[in-house]
Amino acid sequence: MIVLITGATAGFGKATAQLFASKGFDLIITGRRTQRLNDLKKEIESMHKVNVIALDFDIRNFSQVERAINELPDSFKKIELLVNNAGLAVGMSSIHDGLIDDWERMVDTNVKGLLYMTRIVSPLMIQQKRGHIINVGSIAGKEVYPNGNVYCATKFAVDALNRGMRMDLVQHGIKVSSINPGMAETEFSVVRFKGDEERAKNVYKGLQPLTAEDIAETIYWMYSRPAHVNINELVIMPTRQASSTVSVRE
Ligand code: NDP
Ligand code: 8X3
Repeated sequence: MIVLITGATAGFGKATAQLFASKGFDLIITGRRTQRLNDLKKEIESMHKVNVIALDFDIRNFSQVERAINELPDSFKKIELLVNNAGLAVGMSSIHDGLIDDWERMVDTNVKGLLYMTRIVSPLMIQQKRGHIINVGSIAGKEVYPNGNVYCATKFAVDALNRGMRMDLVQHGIKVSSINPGMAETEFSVVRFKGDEERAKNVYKGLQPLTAEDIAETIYWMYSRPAHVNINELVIMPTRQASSTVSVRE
């Protein structure tokens, strides 16, 4: 059975790839950082009896997405699970002084990239009359917070697409789910703050954030429910976080 995970070079995607490999699934892993993808493929194939195809492309570019998936060997087109995970926040500015380039990167990756993947992979699932798409949303797609403006808007869009996809694909036997995490320590904040490691660390100071492994385990649990059960959406937070704006720190 084939599992396709976007954004597998770091964070949630990498941990999810490792977990599904340990359960015996063949994988398609994607991202832009070729070396990391190849290292992960090598690591997984040396530890588990599974096959991994690593595809390096920019999810913002529809032709690259289309070519990468169309060129897969036929056996790897039988995709059982698509984890639409690749995404990012860039910057954290008030709406009146946000950078247009930051906004475009977020909209193009989190919304358009997720759409491109879904547009190419869902017809393959329709042919099989089965499949599961798990969209990685965020607490930012459930509540807006100050200076979250555009990132939140992209994750609200993921929330809407998650619902819309489910309506369109239910007739084809395809499950559609979303996982919406709160604070999780990955490379997310380093990317958001453009390499400022100190500022990124402060985001999690004084509380125990979620880990990438927590998210991977939850994605596996969502996927592994019986055939007649679908988890439509799930919100997962650190115990000490109650909402986007309320958390308790030591
Ligand atoms: P990381 O920064 O650790 O990983 C992000 C992944 O997305 C990387 O593998 C990166 O690969 C990939 N990616 C980013 N842009 C592109 C692109 N243009 N084309 C292809 N791949 C891309 O972050 P997380 O693991 O934390 O984030 C994963 C998802 O979870 C995101 O959608 C994020 O919004 C969401 N999320 C994160 C939370 C958190 O607190 N960490 C909480 C809630 C949701 P590469 O750079 O190699 O292309
Ligand atoms: C990431 C979680 O709260 O930084 O989606 O937006 S948050």
